[in-house]
Amino acid sequence: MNPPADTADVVFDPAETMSADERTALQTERLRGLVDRLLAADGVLGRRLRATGVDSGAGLSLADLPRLPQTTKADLWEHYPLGMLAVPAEEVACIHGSSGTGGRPTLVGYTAGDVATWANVMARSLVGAGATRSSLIHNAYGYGLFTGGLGVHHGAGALGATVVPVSAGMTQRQLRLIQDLRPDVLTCTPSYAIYLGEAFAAAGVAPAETGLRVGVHGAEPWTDAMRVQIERLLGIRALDIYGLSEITGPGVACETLDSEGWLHVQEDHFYVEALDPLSGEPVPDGQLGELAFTTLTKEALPLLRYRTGDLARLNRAPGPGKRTTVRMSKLTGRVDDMLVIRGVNVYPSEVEQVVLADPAVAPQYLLVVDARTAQPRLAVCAEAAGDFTPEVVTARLGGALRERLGLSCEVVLVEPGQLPRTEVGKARRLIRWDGGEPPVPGLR
Ligand code: DLL
Repeated sequence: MNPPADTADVVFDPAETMSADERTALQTERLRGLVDRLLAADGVLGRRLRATGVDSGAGLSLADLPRLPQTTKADLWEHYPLGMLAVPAEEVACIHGSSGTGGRPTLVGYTAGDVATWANVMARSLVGAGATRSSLIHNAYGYGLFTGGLGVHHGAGALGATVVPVSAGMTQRQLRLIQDLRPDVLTCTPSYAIYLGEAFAAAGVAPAETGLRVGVHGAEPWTDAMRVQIERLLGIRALDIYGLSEITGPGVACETLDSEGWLHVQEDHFYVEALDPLSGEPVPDGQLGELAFTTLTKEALPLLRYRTGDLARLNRAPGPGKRTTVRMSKLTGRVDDMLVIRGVNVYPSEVEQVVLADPAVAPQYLLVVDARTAQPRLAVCAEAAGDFTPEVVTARLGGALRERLGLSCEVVLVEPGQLPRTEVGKARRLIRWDGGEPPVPGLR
C-alpha cells in the first residue's frame, strides 16, 4: 500500500468552512443577483419567473426557492444549441457538453468568470483529496467537449499543482508515464481506474511502484464494492466526485478524505435541493430525492432548480472535518430507473441494498414487476447462499424490505443457479411480468 494521502484539514477556499448564517447570507445575496440577471436577460427563465409573479430579486430569500420555476433537460433540448444563454455570445469563453441521455446532446456555454469558478470548485475537490501545490496529477479523464479532462485541468491550475493531461485511452502509455513520473493523484472514471489497476497487476507492477496515493473518480455510477477493488488494485484511497456539464462539470460535489463517504456540495455556488421525483416538491433531509441545483453564480448559462434526474440523500449534520457545507450521499441511481408500485416510489438500488445485506442470499437477485393486474405487485427473487430455513429468510427479507421501502413485496428464495444470468453486457435485474409462465420458478 502506498503511504496514505495527506489530511483534508487544509481547505482551498474559506467558503467551505463558513458558519450556517454566513453561508445563508451569501446564498441569499447571490440568489437575488441570479434572479435579477435572469430577468434582465429576458430569456426562457426570465419569462418563467415573471409568469410566477417574480419581477425582481430584491427581497427574495432561500425560503422562496420552492415556489420558483424549475428547469429540466427538455428546456435545454428545446433551446438547443445555445438558446438559454444569459450573456451576449461574445462573452462566451468556451463550450462544453455531454452526449446525454438517448444520444441527444446538450451544450453549455461558460464565460471566463464561469471557468474561474469551475477551476475554484475543482481545486477545492483536489485539496479535499489531499492534493497540494506539490502534487502531480495524472489526469486520465477524456479531454474535449466532455467536462472531465478540462475540469480537472482547470482545478489543478488553480491549485498550482502539476497536471499530466494524458486523457483517456492508450493504457500501456499511461502505465509507463505513471511509473516514470510517479504521480500522487489519479483522476479518471472508476471503471478506468479498475482497468488501469488490472493492467498494472497483469504487468507485475506492485501498487507501491506507482507512487499513487489517492484517486478522484466520478462521471458514472460506482459502488462501494468497486471502491474496495480500486483501493486494493492501486493501493490508494478512492474518492467520489460528482458533477454534470449543465451545472458546470466535475466539482459540483466531492468526497474528502474525512467526509465519511459523503460528498460535500459546493453550495455557495450550486444551491442543492432534493425533490420528490413525481411531485417535484422538496423532501426532508435524509430522504432519497432527485437532486436539483440552482447555479447561484453562473453567468453564461444560469439555471434555476435544474432537475438532474440523479437520486441521492442530503445530510446537514456536521461532519468530522472542517468543512461545513451540506453533504450528499453517493448517487443511488437515476429517476429513469424508478418504479412506481401502488403509488410508492421504489428504486431498484434500494432493494439491492436490502437483499445484499442479508447473509443468507447470494449476490444474485431479480426484481419482477407483476403487471398482470391493474394493481402491480413487486416480487423480489433471490438465490439462497447457504444452509438456512427458507421461511425464516423469506420473512426476514420481507420485513426488511417493508421497513426500507414502505411497501410489502413478495419474497421468493430459489436454489443457487436458478435465476437467469447475463453473459454479455449489463446484468438484467428487473423484468416485467405481463402474463404467461412465471419468469422465476416458485413465483405465483
Ligand atoms: O460526467 C461530469 C464529471 C466529470 C463528473 C468527471 C465527475 C467526474 P456529464 O457528462 O454531463 O458530466 O454527465 C453528468 O453523469 O448527471 C450523473 O448521472 C453522472 N455522474 C456524474 N458523476 C457521477 C458520480 C460529468 N460520481 C451525469 N456517480 C450526472 C454517479 C455520476 N454518477
